[in-house]
Amino acid sequence: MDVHAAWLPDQAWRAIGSRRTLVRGAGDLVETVVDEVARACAQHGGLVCHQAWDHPGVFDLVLTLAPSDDGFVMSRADGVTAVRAGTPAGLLYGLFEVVRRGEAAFGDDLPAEAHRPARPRRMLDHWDNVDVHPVMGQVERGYAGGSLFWRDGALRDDLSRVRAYGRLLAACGINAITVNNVNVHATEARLLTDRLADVAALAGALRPYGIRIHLAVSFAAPVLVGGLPTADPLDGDVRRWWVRAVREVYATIPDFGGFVVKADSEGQPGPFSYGRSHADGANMLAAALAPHGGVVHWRAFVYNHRQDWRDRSTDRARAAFDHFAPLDGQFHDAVILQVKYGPMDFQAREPVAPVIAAMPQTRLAVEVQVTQEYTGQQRHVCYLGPQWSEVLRFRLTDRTVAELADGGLVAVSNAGDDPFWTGHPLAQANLYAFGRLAWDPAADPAAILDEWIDLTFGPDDPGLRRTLHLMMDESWRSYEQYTAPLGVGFMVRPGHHYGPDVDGYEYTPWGTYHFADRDGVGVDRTRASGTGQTGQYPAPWSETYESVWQCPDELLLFFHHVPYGHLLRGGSTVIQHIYDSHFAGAAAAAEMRRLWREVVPGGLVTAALHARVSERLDEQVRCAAEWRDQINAYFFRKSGVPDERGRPVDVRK
Ligand code: GCV
Repeated sequence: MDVHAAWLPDQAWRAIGSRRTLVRGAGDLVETVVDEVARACAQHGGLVCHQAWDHPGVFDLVLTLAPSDDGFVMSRADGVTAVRAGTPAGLLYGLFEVVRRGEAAFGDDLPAEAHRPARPRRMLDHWDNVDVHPVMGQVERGYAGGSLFWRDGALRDDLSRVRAYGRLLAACGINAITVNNVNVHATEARLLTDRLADVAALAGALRPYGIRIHLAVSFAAPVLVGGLPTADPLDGDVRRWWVRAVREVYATIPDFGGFVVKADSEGQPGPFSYGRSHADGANMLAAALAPHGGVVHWRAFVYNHRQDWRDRSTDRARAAFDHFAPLDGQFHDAVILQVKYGPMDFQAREPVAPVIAAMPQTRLAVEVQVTQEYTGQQRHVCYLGPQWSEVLRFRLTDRTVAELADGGLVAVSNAGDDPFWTGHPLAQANLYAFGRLAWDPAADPAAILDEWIDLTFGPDDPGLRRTLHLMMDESWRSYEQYTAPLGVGFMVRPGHHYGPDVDGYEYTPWGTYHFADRDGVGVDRTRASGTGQTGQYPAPWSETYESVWQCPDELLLFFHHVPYGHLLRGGSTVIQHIYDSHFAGAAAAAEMRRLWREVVPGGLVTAALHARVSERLDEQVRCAAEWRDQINAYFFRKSGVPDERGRPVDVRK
């Protein structure tokens, strides 16, 4: 299969590959650095020397493993670019920084510049199933073909693509990966025991790029695969079973990273079945992993998915805080609580999850969704760098979310066995941006997009760069405009979650409602008259969100139920905003397609890539119009209020 090079085409290596490079240091990842440079030199005519201590003068690039800390220092003087790293992984990241800069790395002098990842673990979760699941398929919420790892119940025979994937991930700074779905089914539960060899093979393929393997495990594994009568975390046999299982894992995979656990969530087993707390459950696993240096990512996505839609006192948005905030201080050091960035479920717009501010004594990772379950399923252009950046920079207390997330950033991957890796070629930018933001949460998403464009398509086409920025910079906001309004969320087709269905979830047990009636719309989460979820936020946000006048427009319907005539801070009424934003969003999608049609295939914009993007844009334009018309018609019919600009809001043909 002809696999797209993504952000590492041969051209991206020209600046290094045409020069003379000295690599100093030893170790497996240093070998990877040497191999990478050698491969580039084979393409572009340069040379690489490994540990030639006595010839420093003749080199253009010197990559040195020297004792210091993580990260690397880059500098340029006297015609030599130097990268000094504290660890072999740092040297690899330094090499990729030189790739990113291309010719610019060999231009003007550069005073020593230190690069250090914000957090040690930058992790991707794959929701890949080993067996094809009858409903969710090979990859749950996967929009890029099959799994890179598994096929029809077995590990893939050829892992060369896994290795290539590891290379791409390392090039954007990712260093940890979970290779199976957090919904752990029967076959997948065995990865921990009799199918451990499969996991070891994947670890072997990814190790040369500094990526450590993690496993999603079933909390009920002692019963499911261990034959014990219980999985009670305080039961001695259960605890010993985990200790033994973990010991076996480390005997097979010495650099194993740890577990990811979805417990008591959407039907997955957990400690509640035994009357135990999530701290009891997580700590049992942490105690087994910690002696080997492993960690457990314990997900905070715990809520009642069987609620009665008539019951207005139950609020799914409250759940993570209600379950976990009281447990702060009770978790083992090797537990990382993994919290979705918002209190609901990866919507295009949500406030940040208040539990992130409520657990100062717990290590906490923030989870985002690179796979575009709710943001166009890789059929729509939706560059999510700006969304994640906004979340990470949000000052929830006197600290930003990035500062509070001392366990780092985690994402659900969007990659699969599709020739373009991500279905939509432009969705590669999301995977790249995630890695870069996990490394540096303060990075500017527009600058990250520039890096991605330069690497993927080459730095010499300003017209293409401009077009891609015009298409992508605002694409998340455009998507928000033509889908559910003002932070209320969902309104997607139940089950597969693609396309509009305003009332699709309204009378279901999932806790995702908008409460539209003839007078108004939105969820009252105030303390004064609603579910009180605003009270989970620290000041000033608890007051800001409580007040219908201070609440930011984009979150108004998340926190308040208001009449259609309610005046937004932006000056228009809610109903008029719904019409305006839906016309604007659908028009923006059409404009993206117009812009892309002007791009002439050639160079790294291959005919196949051009055609794939064109085909997806056709679908995006169609779907955005469908969203516009369903949402506008729905709210016109509910409210009876016409568009003040006289546009057709209840389209008839
Ligand atoms: C893996 C959402 C998705 C589920 C997913 C779940 C989770 O509810 O629709 O497919 O399950 O989130 O994050 O665990």
